[in-house]
Amino acid sequence: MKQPFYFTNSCKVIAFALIASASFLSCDKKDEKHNAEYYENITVEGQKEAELTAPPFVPKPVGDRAATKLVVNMEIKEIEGEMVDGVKYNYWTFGGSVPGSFIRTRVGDEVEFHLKNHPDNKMPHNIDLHAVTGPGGGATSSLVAPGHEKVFNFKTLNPGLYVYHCATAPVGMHIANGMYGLILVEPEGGLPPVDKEYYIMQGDFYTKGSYGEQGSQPFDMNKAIKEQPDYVVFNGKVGAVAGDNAITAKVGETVRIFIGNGGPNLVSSFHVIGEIFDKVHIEGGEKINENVQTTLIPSGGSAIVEFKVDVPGTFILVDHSIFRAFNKGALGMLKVEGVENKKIYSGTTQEGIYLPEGGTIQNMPKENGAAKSTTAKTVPEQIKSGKELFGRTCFACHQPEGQGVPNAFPPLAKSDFLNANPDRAIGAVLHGLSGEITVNGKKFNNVMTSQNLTDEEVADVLTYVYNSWGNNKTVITPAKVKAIRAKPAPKPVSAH
Ligand code: HEC
Ligand SMILES: [Cu+2]
Repeated sequence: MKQPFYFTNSCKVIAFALIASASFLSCDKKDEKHNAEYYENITVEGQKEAELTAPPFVPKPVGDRAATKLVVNMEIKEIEGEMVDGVKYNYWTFGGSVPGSFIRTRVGDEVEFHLKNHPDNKMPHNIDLHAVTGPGGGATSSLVAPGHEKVFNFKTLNPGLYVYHCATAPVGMHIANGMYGLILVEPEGGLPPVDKEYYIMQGDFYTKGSYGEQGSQPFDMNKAIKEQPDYVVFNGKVGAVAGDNAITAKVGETVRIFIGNGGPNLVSSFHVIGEIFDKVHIEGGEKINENVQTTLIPSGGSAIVEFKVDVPGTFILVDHSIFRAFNKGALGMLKVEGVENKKIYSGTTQEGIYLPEGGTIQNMPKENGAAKSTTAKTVPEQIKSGKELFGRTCFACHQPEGQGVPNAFPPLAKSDFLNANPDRAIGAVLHGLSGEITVNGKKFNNVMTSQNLTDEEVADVLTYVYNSWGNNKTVITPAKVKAIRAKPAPKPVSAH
């Protein structure tokens, strides 16, 4: 029963074929288990389109199919969803769900990844798959603007359960908005079959209002930096895996949960109240631990947990950092039907008990995020730190040379809009910008989110922009930014 999961059928066949020639021992662990180099050189047979599923479901197991060329068509969608009753949130998703579509491959597959950014989206995105051996896990080859598609190929070399996520600046914000999911690389011959398989990912969310505050709630960068989430949830929202949405099984069945943690900040102490994990693939890798109560899922990590359900009832899935479960949403349910087994458990079973206590969460005192300005920088110093900041925050949209992206992000290079009015440019970085604008004769009607920078950072980055790519060399001081910050935010700019 303690069968290593890389034990393959083909190995058994070889073992039987060779048993007469006393080579049985050649089928020991070392020979069964191939290394990354073996899979790098394995030839793929045929081509198929990958089945993608939304949580809590997973695609069909790979079974004993040969390595193949697997085409993944992943569409990024920015959609409004509900965090909890009456609370709207703007999610950024891989495939329309949080977590994103589950991708199921086997080791040695050659994956052709098509990343499509829906034309209605506002942001550029990319993808970093932890299953990829290569720069940025694919991120460097996949930055894609709205209405565009990027294609890249990779070979799966290591079996395991891997997180994927968006890695576009500001990375934390893209992940916090729901841009993560799981990709499974099954061993040769597949994982041992079980009765039920499910897909769950934990994530922490940061909103302007505190837990349950009604209406549309924007992302709160300051809370995210302080790692103080309002919501900690399974599958993107409170109750996504509870009540009518609970996962199910029958007494006697074996359940396997592919569990991941998108973060962006918290680690998860994953626990099922009233169950013991018979097996845990620790951190989603090859080592199997047995008889585990609570398993730690790092941010950007995973585990595969398996257990046989012996008695009926409702089993509660939690992050055992328990305030998160009862006050922030990290609570799911597994409903098990079947006959009771008084020998194992003699009590009454309870169904559907779920009392969110969200209203009781305490508010942390809000602090003023503006950092104190140190001694004044010279203009070259401002340009230097501004350049560095541009490379972290602005370039993802406005592009490395400020050239912009047609129909999506206006150019900052030789921008007449920028050069005409520095106060307006400061306002755009401080408060964000939306509505139709015309830059160098081309119309743009998109959204730039507010950038959450200090006065000094805004001054530096704009001074860099004004002193680059043929702009008019305006110098912006922190004092100037402070003065603009003190004024009320302007209404959306209209056509001019
Ligand atoms: C997420 C994408 C995004 C990021 C990141 C971003 N911008 Fe923008 N920016 C936009 C969009 C979109 C517009 C046009 C908004 C509209 O259509 O009203 C814009 C407009 C502007 C404008 C005015 C138009 C022009 O071309 O002169 C300036 C100036 C500007 N951004 C500066 C910055 C700076 C500086 C940063 C980094 C601190 C930055 N932006 C980061 C998307 C972005
Ligand atoms: Cu993204």
